[in-house]
Amino acid sequence: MTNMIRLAIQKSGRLSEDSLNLIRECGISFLSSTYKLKTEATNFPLEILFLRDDDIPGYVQDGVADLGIVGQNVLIEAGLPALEVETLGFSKCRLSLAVPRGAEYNGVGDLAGKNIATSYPEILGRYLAGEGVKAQLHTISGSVEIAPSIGLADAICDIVSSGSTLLGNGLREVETVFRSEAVLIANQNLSAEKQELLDQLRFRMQAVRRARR
Ligand code: PRT
Ligand code: ZN
Repeated sequence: MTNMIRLAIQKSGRLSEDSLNLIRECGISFLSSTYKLKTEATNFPLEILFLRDDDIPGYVQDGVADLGIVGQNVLIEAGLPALEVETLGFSKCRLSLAVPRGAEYNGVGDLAGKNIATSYPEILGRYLAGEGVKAQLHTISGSVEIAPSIGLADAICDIVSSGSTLLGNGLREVETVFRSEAVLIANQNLSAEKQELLDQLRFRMQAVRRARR
């Protein structure tokens, strides 16, 4: 089926449910199964792929998927900001710097020469360069917030929403580096047919957002 558009969403994680709900609220029906890797809509020429969120920007860039839903944090970290076509208003969070609760902190300049653990070296590196601060970044893929307590880092930069994870690990949020929400992304060389389907989807998504307000 060539006249079908492929949308990649997160298989299981914080974006999954809201992504599926958004598609349903757009009036699109599909059979969902948690075990499947893809599914087809029954009343719109749409195929849904279920992937790890980190893989989605690259697959959309390469055209393996035409569209995707990811957090801006993942999109920017992948170096593909130009793929964004629509903000979606859910999965809002921030990427923040945090230091141990008792540590002295008077401003971002205090991080000069310090070890900072993060899963977002691109975004953090750019932020620190913009602030004129040179620090050592240590890229770790998970459990970033325990790094200071095990002596691995002086500070961390990680995703925060309620702040309770930082609190529970004895950390204090000191700077907001980046604000993020879920976005719709699209391949930049869609065929005219697929571009038309994307336009229809965006129109419906915008209507859903207006109705939610
Ligand atoms: O398996 P896969 O690779 O697909 O998923 P993942 O584990 O990489 O991502 P996932 O499901 O955790 O998050 C997907 C996206 O949700 C992120 O890329 C963000 O855009 C968004 N998001 C929104 C969040 C949060 N809120 C969030 N709170 N992502 C992560 N967190 C984590 C954060 O890393 C920290 O460990 O939750 C903890 C902090 O939460 P609070 O409420 O205690 O501050
Ligand atoms: Zn991920």
